[in-house]
Amino acid sequence: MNYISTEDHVEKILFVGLSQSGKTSIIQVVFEGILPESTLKNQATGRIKKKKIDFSGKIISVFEVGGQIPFLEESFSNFKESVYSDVKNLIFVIDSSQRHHFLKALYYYNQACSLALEYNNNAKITILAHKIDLVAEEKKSEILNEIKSTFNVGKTFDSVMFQTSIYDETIFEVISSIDV
Ligand SMILES: Nc1nc2c(ncn2[C@@H]2O[C@H](COP(=O)(O)OP(=O)(O)OP(=O)(O)O)[C@@H](O)[C@H]2O)c(=O)[nH]1
Ligand SMILES: [Mg+2]
Repeated sequence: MNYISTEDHVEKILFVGLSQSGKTSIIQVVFEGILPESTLKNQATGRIKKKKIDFSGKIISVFEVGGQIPFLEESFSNFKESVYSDVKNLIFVIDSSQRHHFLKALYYYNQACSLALEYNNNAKITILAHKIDLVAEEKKSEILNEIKSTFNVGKTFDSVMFQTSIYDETIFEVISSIDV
């Protein structure tokens, strides 16, 4: 008899991005019902955090790679397989208000996407132009275009991009639209 445990069917969503980009906050607000204001004092995530979450009745596995550089680096070496194998959705989070960090983020984005696709060539890649609430209205389209061109959205990898904030409905809309 072939017995497959439910564990084998749990789908994996992986959050990657520089430190302070907002990964833990997104997980807390969308999956754990925490108020946006309560994320203000979040501490940096150490190494890799994983959680099983009941998302509208479906159990999913949510991984976050701490965005401080040593944690990103070790995710590509020591923890490569446990982090990047079997990813259904890779969510790369960018702090839209920190344009001087875009190129640095790109370096890690390229590695994370390459690895996730190496293990699963059907992995879906979503870029969040996050914290968009911090960008002045008249600067928004310029910043979004800059992210789009820097990350070569839809070209280098088959990625899609959305603008999001934990302070409005955008983050819920985007995460709900992702096929988790
Ligand atoms: N204005 C604004 N602030 C946000 C938003 N999302 C997150 N933050 C804030 O950004 C800060 C850092 O958030 P975290 O979620 O801890 O960032 P992180 O990406 O998990 O950082 P590491 O764990 O170090 O990788 C917190 O103070 C949050 O309140 C957003 O959409 N808008
Ligand atoms: Mg974190």
